[in-house]
Amino acid sequence: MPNKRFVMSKPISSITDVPTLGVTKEDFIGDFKRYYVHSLGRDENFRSSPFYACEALSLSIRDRLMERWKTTYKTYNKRDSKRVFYLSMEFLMGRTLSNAMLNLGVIDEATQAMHDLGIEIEELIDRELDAGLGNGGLGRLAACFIDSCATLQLPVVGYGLRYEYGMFTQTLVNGEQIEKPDHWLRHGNVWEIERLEYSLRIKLGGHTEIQTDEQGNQRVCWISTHDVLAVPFDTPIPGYQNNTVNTLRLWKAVATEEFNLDEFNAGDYAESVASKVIAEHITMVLYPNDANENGKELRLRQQYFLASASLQDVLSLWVRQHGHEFDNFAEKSCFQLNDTHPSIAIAELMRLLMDMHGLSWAKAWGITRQTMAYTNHTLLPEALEKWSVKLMQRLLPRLMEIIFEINACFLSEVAAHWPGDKAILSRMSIIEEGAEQQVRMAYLAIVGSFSVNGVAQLHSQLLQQGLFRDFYALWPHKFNNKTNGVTPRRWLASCNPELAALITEAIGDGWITHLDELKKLEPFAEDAEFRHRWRVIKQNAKLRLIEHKKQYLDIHLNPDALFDIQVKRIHEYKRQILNVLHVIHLYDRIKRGDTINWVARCVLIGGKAAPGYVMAKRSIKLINNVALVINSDPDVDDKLALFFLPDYRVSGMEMICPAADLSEQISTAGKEASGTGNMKLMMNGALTIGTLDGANIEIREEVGDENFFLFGLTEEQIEARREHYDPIAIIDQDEDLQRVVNLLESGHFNQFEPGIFDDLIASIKSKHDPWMTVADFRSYIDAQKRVEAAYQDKDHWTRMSILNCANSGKFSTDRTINDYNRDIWKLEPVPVPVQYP
Ligand code: B1H
Repeated sequence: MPNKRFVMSKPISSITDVPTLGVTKEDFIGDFKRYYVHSLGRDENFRSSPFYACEALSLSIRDRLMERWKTTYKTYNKRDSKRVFYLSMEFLMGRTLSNAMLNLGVIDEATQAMHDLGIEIEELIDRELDAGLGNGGLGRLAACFIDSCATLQLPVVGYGLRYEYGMFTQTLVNGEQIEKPDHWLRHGNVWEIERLEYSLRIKLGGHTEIQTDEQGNQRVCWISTHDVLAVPFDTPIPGYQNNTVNTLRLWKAVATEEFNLDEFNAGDYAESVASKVIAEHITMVLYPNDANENGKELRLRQQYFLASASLQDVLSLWVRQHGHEFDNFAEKSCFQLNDTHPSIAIAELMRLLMDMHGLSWAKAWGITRQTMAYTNHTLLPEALEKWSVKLMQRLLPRLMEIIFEINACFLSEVAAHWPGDKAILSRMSIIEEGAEQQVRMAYLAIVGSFSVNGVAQLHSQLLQQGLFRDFYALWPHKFNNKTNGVTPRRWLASCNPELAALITEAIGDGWITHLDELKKLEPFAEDAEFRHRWRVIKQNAKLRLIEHKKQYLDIHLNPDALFDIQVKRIHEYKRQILNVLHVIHLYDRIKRGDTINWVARCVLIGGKAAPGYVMAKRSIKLINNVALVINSDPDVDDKLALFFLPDYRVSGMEMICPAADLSEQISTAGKEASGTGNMKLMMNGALTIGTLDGANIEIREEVGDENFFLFGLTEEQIEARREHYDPIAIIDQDEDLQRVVNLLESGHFNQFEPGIFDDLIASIKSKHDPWMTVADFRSYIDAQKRVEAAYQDKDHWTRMSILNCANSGKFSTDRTINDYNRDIWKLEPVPVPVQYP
């Protein structure tokens, strides 16, 4: 466990990759100078180039990870530890430098060293570009998971793709989202190490043939393929002050050697170059959708590329260590599939074990079903992946054969369980029949795994009773829940150092690795002096956020105002529009003079819309237009402000969390699988206004109803209402809502852009609005009134804020990972010994 801090060893003054706690400021000064001057070739004016200063510091820190990294790897090999491979199309890592310094325990030394050289370390930290290799919650969860795995000393490897372009940068032009490519690798990446020596060959296209070898054994061969090389790039993942450094291995697609041969043959040189480019397209860009990009061939190539490269890598390490004997493979390995995106791995493992390693179908299937585990992250039908059988036959012919075979075996199991029930066969089949046959990837994932989990209690329950009902009836033992979390290292210790210091002063620093210990803060909620200090820290964070956003915000923001925050992907089910309806209602109240006991409020909304998602993009425009009207109205003064925070990303959230008073978690009940922003904000002392959805339910359970602003219909009520939902009638009966809708319809927020919000307005007024925004309006407004009343009593509010933080212990990914490990992975923690020089 991570309470084993560094063991003191002799300080070493030169560049060193020997682990040592005794690293001093002088060591960093020496290393930094050497990198800056000798490796990077700059002259000794350290302030002249913050970019190279950031590089030099990062390299000095990286040195301290290297030996630990190798030792970790050797320790796992020597002990022949069981390992988990976390397969994910997304790892939303954000920045690395400050996290590495925190986990190594060298923040003070590095800060001092830079200070002595005349550099503010903050300026260097702010230079680093985010590694934005993910869309949102799912990708950031993977990043938090691998931090916790290293901290818990578990042998877990993250496998993903090294996208050349990450999540797009969002800019606003006339209030509308404009996407700019995110070429994050433009200036190199000091944290990654290329490992050409472990490159692998990935097959695509071609066809299959049965061939007979000299012994007369028949084998399926997949031939005439167009191969691509997968080149691994490794990033070190340090645990919190415990010597463990795990690996995140990201694959880059590179054209094969044949390309160069073709080049020699000159004839079709240009076409040859073009085919090289096509091969390398595979890892060019992250799909910027938080729901599935249905049917895109390049996306399927990406998924297979990740699955095949990672599995081949794991199997070749196995063969190096154990030879061609696979009897113990399942005992020693587990693959956790982050949603269905990498689930083609199930068929690929079958292929590799049978076609490349000569195992029988039965043996290979036994191994596959004992090693694969699947996490579902969404119930939204548009996000459930299906691939056309035709496309798979063309791109992955051997895998399609295997999937048909898996389905045939599976359907005979179903038939034996429900004799004579034809309907259930077609309902459960991995192959969906219809005009075009499709492969249902979630079903493949369930059939090929020993564990299926959702990401919050309600979500897991809805999977069992709804989406996967038939599978739950067949295999109840496979299903389980693992409520999400976030890493408290990044999301409290690092992003909110002032609050972290106050907490540590009060209860010690055990909370950093045992977040439940925050509970010890509860008595401090009654301490007036402590509350005062808590409030000052919140206030400072607001001021810092305002200062930081000054470049975008040309109006005055009131730091005494309630900071009301909704940051997440823009999606109809997340109901940013409901938030806007409330803001318009507040504006309407100001305009009609209903302002006694007014609580000043600053509403901040941020998030990216998928480029093709028209309604989401239109919501951004609405937010900006409403903001323009409100913020420039002298009657509003500083009673109310609304801002859209552009280009929301990991590093942005690190600035936002500490400043939040109120956390908006207002999705339609049953639609948000879990949410994780809700946890980050709670941990930083924000109070939640939320529906009974996703992990909100568990947040409320932990903190108590009196410290949570609940509103809205439950999932059951939503589903019961759906049939006779009549938003127009609701609007007619609610004067406040009527006024809000009138303002919208009158064009008050789009005077020179007639009609642009018609579709949005129509959607919330429609009987078929799946998100039932209008149904929750009244209860939302009432909850917001309770928020205001609570905020007016500063002491009471601060007490609640402290209690939210104090009860956020459950939402550490350390807890989540311990749950995965206890129920699914069953790994032994492996302490990594300190190496003495
Ligand atoms: C979540 C996704 C997702 N669920 C498809 N599903 C994607 C689906 O690129 N695609 O095609 C990308 C992402 N993301 C989120 O996962 C849930 O909406 C959140 O509620 C949850 O907290 C998060 C982590 O479990």
